[in-house]
Amino acid sequence: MAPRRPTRAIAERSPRRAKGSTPPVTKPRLWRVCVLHGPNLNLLGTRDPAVYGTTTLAEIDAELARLAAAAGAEVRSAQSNVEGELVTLVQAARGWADAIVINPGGYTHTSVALRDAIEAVALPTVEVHLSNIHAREEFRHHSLVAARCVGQICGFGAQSYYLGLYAALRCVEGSNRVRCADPEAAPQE
Ligand code: CA2
Repeated sequence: MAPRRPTRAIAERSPRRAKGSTPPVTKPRLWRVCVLHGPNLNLLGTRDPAVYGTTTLAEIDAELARLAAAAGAEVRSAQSNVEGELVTLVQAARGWADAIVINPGGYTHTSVALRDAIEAVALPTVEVHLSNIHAREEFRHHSLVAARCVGQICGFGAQSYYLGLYAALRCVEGSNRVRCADPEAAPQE
């Protein structure tokens, strides 16, 4: 991702000022992206390198933080093996983040709760996978969360996350933010 200046950072709301007074210095804030990793992804880099690569989750999170800083953004990453905790993390993102990047792991293919949470928070959400789920076993071909996400990036190993961050930032920076955040705008399944 090419380094960018934080020109599109959000200005914090400033109080109304009297006519003729000095304009207040607006305090820009960085775009915030919540990165969520689902079950077993804490094992990355320790087993199954042929499928999931050799990069550890800590290395992915460090690179995401570096790329975000270079792009004038901030990431907070979290991993959970528990479906309900991931739902809670998605809900909590509404109070902090402008966008979500999520690899729901095995819950991709099973979790109505995660799909409902993504729909409920209405934040632009990018689904990422290390492996190409469409080239694997049939049960991995369908993602329950995909229809509530802006899009899906899979098959690029750790790069899927970095591309996902880039996509999330393009989404919040661009004029298509409303479209991204509005599940009604997408065809219903
Ligand atoms: O390709 C992906 O990113 C997946 O989300 C990974 C999930 C899998 O269930 C999805 O179908 C696709 C599995 C994550 C397991 O991660 C491991 C990492 C290292 C060693 C063993 C498992």
